[in-house]
Amino acid sequence: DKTAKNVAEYHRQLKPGTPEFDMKKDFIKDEITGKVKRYFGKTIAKAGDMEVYRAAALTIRDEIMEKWVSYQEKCERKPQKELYYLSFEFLMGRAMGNNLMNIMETEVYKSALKELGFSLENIEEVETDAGLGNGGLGRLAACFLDSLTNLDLPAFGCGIRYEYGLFKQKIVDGYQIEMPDPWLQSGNVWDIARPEDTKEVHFNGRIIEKWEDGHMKFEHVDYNTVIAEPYDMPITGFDTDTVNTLRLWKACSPEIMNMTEFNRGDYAKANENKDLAEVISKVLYPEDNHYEGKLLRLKQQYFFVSATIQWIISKHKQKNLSMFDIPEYVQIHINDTHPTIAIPELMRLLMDEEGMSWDDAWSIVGRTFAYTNHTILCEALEKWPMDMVDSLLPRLGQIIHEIDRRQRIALNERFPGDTGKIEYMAVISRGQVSMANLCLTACHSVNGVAALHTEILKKETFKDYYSIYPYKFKNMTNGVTFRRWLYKANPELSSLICEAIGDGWVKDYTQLENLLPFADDKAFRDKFAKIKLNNKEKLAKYILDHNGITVDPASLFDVQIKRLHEYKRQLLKAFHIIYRYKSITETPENANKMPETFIFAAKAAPGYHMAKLIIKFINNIAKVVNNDPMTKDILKVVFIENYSVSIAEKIVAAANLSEQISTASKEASGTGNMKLMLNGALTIGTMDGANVEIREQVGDDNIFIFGMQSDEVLGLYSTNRSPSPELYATNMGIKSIVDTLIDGTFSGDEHNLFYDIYRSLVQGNNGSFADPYLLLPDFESYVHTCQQANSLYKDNQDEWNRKAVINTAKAGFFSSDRTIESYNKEIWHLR
Ligand code: T68
Repeated sequence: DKTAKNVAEYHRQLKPGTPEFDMKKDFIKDEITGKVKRYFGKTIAKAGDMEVYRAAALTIRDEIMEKWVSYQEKCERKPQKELYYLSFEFLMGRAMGNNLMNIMETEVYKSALKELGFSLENIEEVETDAGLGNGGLGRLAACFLDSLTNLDLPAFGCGIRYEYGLFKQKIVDGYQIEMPDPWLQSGNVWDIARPEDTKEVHFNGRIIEKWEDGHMKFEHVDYNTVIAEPYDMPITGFDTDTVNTLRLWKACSPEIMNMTEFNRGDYAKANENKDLAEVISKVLYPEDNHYEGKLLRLKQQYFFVSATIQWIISKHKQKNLSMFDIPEYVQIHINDTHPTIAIPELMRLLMDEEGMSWDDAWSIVGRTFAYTNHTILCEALEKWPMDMVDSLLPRLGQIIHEIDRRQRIALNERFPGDTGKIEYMAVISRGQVSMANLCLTACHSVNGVAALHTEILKKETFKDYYSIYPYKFKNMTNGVTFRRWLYKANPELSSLICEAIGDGWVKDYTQLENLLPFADDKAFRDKFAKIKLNNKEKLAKYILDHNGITVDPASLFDVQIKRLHEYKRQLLKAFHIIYRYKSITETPENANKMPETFIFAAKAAPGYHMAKLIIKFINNIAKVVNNDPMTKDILKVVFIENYSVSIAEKIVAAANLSEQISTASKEASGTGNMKLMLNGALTIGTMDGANVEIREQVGDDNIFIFGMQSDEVLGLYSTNRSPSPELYATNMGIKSIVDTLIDGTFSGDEHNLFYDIYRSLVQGNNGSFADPYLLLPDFESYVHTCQQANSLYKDNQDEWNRKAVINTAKAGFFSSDRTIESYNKEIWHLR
C-alpha cells in the first residue's frame, strides 16, 4: 500500500538492523551503481565523489518526485488558498543532506554509501551551495520555505534562476578577491525545467490608446520580448508528505540568433540581441542593504515578477474560478520592495487583459499583496527614476502615475495643504517612484522583522502611513529553521537533546523549552560542554586546513559571522582585539591571559571600499597578533574565507560567544544571532534588532548587553553633532587604539593604508557626521562587557555551560515555524 501516509510511516520505522533497512540499503546501492554506469559510463569502483554525488542525489530525487506529484495532484483536486512568496533572493545552500534528513533516510544512505566505499560526509561536501542571495533576507526566504512546508501550508517561492550566485571570496594577502560562482556549471540535480509554463515578458516600446466598444484600450507595440523559462525545485519538509515548490525563472532570447547577420558572417552581431535578453538572469547583484538605480536590476525585477503574475493568473483561470476571487485563493508576499513592480503588473493584467475596471482591479490588488520591510537604512530604500520606468515599462509607468494621482487626491483631503508631508508620502516625488510608498499604499499588510524594528517603522520611517493605516502594521519577528540549523548542523547536540526530551522539538518548537530543567543538571551540562568541545575541535581542523592557523579548542571561540557592513561594526570587534593585544604586550604583568580565538567570516560588496578595507585591517591584525611571541599562545584571529550557508553550518555548532554588536536601531533583526543562540552560544550584543527579544527570552543574566540604546542613537543623530572627535581627543585609551590605524602597527610600510577608516571615525568624510556608527561612544562599554564574558568563561565554565543550555532551551521562539504561524494567522489566512 503506497499511500503517502504509509510511505512516511515506513521511513519513520527505517531503523538500522531491521530487514526493511537492509532491503532499502541494497536498493539504494543498486540505484547508485546503476546510475553511475548509465549516466557516466563507469563502474562504481572507478567512480569519483562527484559522480557518486550525482547518482545519489538523483536517487533521492526519484523518491521526492513521488511525493511531489501526489502533493500536486492533491492540491489540484481541491483548490485552496496558496501563498506566492516573491523574492529577489533565495539563499538555499546545499540540498542533498537537507533532503535526506527530511525524508528520514540519512542513516540508510550512509550505510549504503559506506558499503560502496564512499563516505556520506565527503559526498555531501561535493555539492555546490545554491548561493542565490546576499545574506539575511535571502536566507530568511529559504527558512520560510522550509517552515511553510513543515506546517503543510501550500506555497511557492518565486525568483530568478541566476546563472551566477553571490561571488566566491578568496583572501589574498589579506584582501578580498571576488571570483564568479558558476553554480550551475556541473549541472543542477535538483531542478526540473517546465517549458510548458514558459511566459513572454515585454520591455520598452510604446502604448497606443484607442476607443473600442465604449472602452479605452491600451495596446503595447514595438516592444522587445524576453522569454521566461521556469525551473522548479522541490521543497521537502521533515517527516511530511507536503512538497512545495521553488520556481526560478531563467531569461532566454526569443530568437536563436539573427540569421541575417549570421549569413553575413557577423557572428558577434548575430548574437547581440540574444545576449541582451539572457544577461537578465546572468548574475545576482552583490550589494546587501544598499540600493543603486541600475537599469539591469529593474529589468530583473520586472522579468521575474511579470512571469510570476502571468503564471498565477493562468493557474487561477485553469481552476475555473472568477477573477474576483483571486484574494480568496492567492496571497502574494513581497520580500522587501524588490518585487514591488508586481503591484502595477497585476493591475495591468486585470484591466488590460481581463477587462476589469480600475476600482475592481485596485480592490483585488489591495487584498492580495502583503509587504515585509527589512531595513531602515536610507541608502537601501529603493527609488526608481520615473523616466526609466516610463521608457522600460511604458504601460506600468502609466499605471503608477495614475496610482500616484489618485493617492495625492486622497492625501490632500486628509492633510489639506500639508505639501511637505504629501510629497514625502507620495508614490512619485521629484521624478522618482518610491517602492516603499507604493507598497504602503497598495498592500493590506506591512511588517517589520523584529519588535524594535517594527516600532521604528511605526514611529519614524513610516509614521505618516501608520497614522492613516494603523491596522496594516504588524510585527513578525524573524526565525530560523531548527531542521537545518540544529538538527542537521549539530547532530551530536541534537541527539543529546532528543535523549533528554524526545524528538518532538524538531517539528514542534514549543517543546524545546522542556530542556530548561536540564540546565540545572550537572551531568547534562557536562555532556553539553563535551559536545561543544568536539564541535570546536572539528572547526579547529577546518581552520588548520584552510587558514594554516592552529587554534586551541579549549580557548573561548568568539564568533562574528555576517555580511561585512560598517553598521554591523566588525571594526568594533577589531578594536577590542587591539585592546587585548596592547594590554598583553604593554602591561603583561596585569593583563588578562585567558586564551581566545576570534573568528570572523564576512563578504563585502565588491564596490564597498570601507568594508573591503576593514577586511584587510582584520587580516593584518591577525598576522601581527597570531605571530607575536607575547600573544600567539593567547590570542588567535582567524578570518574564514567565502562565508556561505555551508560554512555557517560548520561554525554555528562551535561558537561560545556570538557577536551581535550593530549600532542600536540599524540591524532590523538579525538571524545569525538566533542560529548561534540555538546552538548554545551566549550573545554579546547591543539592544538592537532581535537581540532585544533574545534578552527577553533568556533574561538579563544569560546575555551580555552593552552600549547605547536605539532612542539615544536616534537622538544623537538628530543633534547632528558627533561625540567622537572629542572622545578621540580627550580619551587616551580610545586614542591609542584608533591611532593604530595610522601609526603602522598593522600596516607595515604602507602608511596610509587605513587612513580612510581613521578619517571617517575622527573627522567624518567631507563634513559628514564623524563615526556615523558610533564605535567610539560604545567602545568602553563594549570592552567592559567583553571582560565580563571573558571572566565568566575563565573562572566558572560550569556556570557558562548552564547559561549555554538556557540559551538553547529558550530558542523556541526563534523558530521560523513560529514566524510562519504568525504570518499565516495575521496576514495570509491559508487553509
Ligand atoms: C537583512 N537585510 C537585515 N538585505 O539587514 C537583517 N538588501 O537585519 C534581517 O535579519 C534580514 O534582512 C532578514 O529580515 C538584508 O539581508 C539584503 O540582503 C539586501 C539585498 C538587496 C538589496 C537590499
